[in-house]
Amino acid sequence: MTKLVYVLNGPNLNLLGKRQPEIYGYDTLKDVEADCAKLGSKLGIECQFKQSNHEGQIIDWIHEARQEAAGIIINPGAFTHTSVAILDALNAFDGPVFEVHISNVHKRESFRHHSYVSLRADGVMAGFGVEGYQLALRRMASVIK
Ligand code: CA2
Repeated sequence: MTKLVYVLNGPNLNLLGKRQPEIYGYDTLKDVEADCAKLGSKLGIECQFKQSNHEGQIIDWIHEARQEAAGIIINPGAFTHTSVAILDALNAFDGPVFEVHISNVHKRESFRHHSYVSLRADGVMAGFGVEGYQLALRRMASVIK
């Protein structure tokens, strides 16, 4: 049976592939969504792929996932480093949570080294480029089966 996984993306990730390719690469968020859909169909996972620049919207999707989704993959963007509210919402979700960062946040400015979301995440991918989403999805498939 196909399982639903929410793939949530935070602020500015709509600009992926359009600015700063030296950090984030050339793939757009649409490309990442298409890759997740393709791999998901092989793994028996339907990806509900979403992006918002608004913290409250991301929290509402996490709440929605409580009823709808078997797991959450999240790249919270800069909210990673600031949002206790997203951490609280994730703490109210029972399934597996994987955190993805396209860049290696630990190689960057010190303010990116701390993640509130990592206090809840079951696993973290950082620095694998957009392939991190695929790796997280493969891990998700193993743990929700
Ligand atoms: O490496 C990641 O995936 C990040 O979550 C990306 C966030 C950053 O604040 C985190 O520290 C690490 C920034 C997303 C902005 O994405 C852009 C993509 C292309 C052009 C401009 C911004």
